Amino acid sequence: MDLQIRNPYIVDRKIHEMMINLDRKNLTGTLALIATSIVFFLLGFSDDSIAYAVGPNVSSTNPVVSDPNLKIESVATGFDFPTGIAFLGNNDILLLEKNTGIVYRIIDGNITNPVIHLNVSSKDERGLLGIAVTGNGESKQDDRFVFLSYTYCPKVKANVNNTQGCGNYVYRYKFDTENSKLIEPQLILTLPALPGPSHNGGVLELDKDENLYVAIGDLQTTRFNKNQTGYDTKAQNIVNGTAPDGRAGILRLTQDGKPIGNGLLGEEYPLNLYYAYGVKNSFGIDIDPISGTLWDSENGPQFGDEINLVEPGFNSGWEKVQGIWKLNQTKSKNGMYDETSDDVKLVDFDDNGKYSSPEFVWDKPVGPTALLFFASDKLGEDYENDIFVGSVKKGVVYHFDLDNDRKSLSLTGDLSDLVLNRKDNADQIIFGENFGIITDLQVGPDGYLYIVSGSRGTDAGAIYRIVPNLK
Ligand SMILES: [Ca+2]
Ligand SMILES: [Ca+2]
Ligand SMILES: [Ca+2]
Repeated sequence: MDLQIRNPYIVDRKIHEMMINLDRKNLTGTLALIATSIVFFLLGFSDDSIAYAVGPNVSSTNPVVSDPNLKIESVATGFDFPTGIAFLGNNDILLLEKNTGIVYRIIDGNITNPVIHLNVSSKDERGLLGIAVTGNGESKQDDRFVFLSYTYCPKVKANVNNTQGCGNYVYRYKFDTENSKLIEPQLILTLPALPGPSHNGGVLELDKDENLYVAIGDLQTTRFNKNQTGYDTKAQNIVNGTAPDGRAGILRLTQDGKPIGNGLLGEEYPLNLYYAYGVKNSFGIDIDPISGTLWDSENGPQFGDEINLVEPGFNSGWEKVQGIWKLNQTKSKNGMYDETSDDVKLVDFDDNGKYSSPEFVWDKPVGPTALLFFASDKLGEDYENDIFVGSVKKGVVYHFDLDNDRKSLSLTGDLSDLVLNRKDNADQIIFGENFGIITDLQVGPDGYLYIVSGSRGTDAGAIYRIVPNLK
C-alpha cells in the first residue's frame, strides 16, 4: 500500500507488521515487549559487551560488519524504539524513546532512572525524535543545554486529533547534574505537525557556532491533502502555494530560537529560519568537520532516496523533483529532470534558493536515516571523516568516501553514476547489516562508532558500538 511504501520506517513487511502491533497497542505484542524490557532492565546489562562474531558461521540475523578488523559490541539494550542518543561524557549517554517520551541516562552500560518523561504523541512517525547537547564533551555538564524535539497533538477523543496545539516542538533544557534531571524547559520552536502523522523528521544538530539545525519533512501532505487545504506551501516548490510554515526543510536557529541574521530566503518568520527547503523528509543531518558544510539524507516516495550536500539556501526539489527524476501530479517518475529546461517550475525565493541534484541516489528505497561524519581515527584512517548512513531496509550501515574537494562522494563501478540502480552491485558502500531499524549513528567520546537500533525483528531497541577487532 501507498502509506507502507512511503513510510521509511515501514519498508519491510516484518517491520511493518511489528509497527502495526505497536501502534494498535496489540496486547500480546505490547506485553511481550514490556516483559522483555523488564527482564533486560532487571539484568541491568552492566558488564555486557557482547561481542558478535564476524565471519561465515554467523547467523544471518545477527548484526555484522564486513571489515574483519572491526567487531560489534552491545552497549545497552531493552529499549522501546530508541530514536537517538547524545553523549554527556565517556560511557555517559542520553537515549530517547520515540513512543514513551522517556529520556534515559546510561552510565557504563547501566540504565538509570529517566532524566525526563514527556507527554508525546507516537502515532506512526510522531514521537520523541531528536536530541542535541551543547559543549561537545568539553564544557562542564551544568553549563550545558540539551535540546529535544518531539510531537504532541492533544486528543479530543480516541484517535481524533485536536488540531489546536498539535505540533512538533523543540525545547531547550539545562542538565541538573546533581539530580540527573533535565530542568528549566524553554520552548524555542513550534512547528506544524498536520496533516501527518508521518514525515516529521525531527533530528537536531549543532554547528561549530552552536547554532541549532532542525530537519522536518512535509508532514505527509501528499497523501492526506486530497480533502484538506492549507498545507501546500512554497517550501514544497508549489509556485502558487502559501508562505512556508516551517515544514519541508532544514531550519537553522540560535539557541533561543531566533533566526540567524536576516534569513537566507526571506525576512518573514518562519521563512527566515529556513536553511534548506524542498525536503520530503529527513532523518539524517550532519556537518562535515573539515569543510563545515551540512549534508543530509532524504527519503523519497517509492523511489529516489538521497544524500545531499546542503549549501545555504539549498532546494532539494520536492515535490516537483526527487532523486534525478521530475515528478507528475501523483508524485511518480515523469522522466529525467533537466535543470536547464524550464518545463519544471521550482520556487527560488527571489533567486535566494538554489536547486542542486543529490550526491547519491538509491533508486529503490532503503529508508536512509542517520547521517554521520566519522570524525575519529579510532577505527583506522580508512574511515576518518567519512560519511556513514543508517537505514531501515535490512538494517544496513552505508559508508562513503568523499572526494578531496569534500563536495562529492568518491564512487566507482556501478555507482560512478551516483545512482544505486536496481541491478547494481553495492558492496563498495555496505559497511554492515542486520542492525534492524537504524535510528541514529554517533561518534562517542571514545572515538568509536555507535549505532542505535530502534528495534531488530522481535528484539527490543539497542545501542551497539563498533570497535577494533584486536587479535
Ligand atoms: Ca532532492
Ligand atoms: Ca575513507
Ligand atoms: Ca548506477
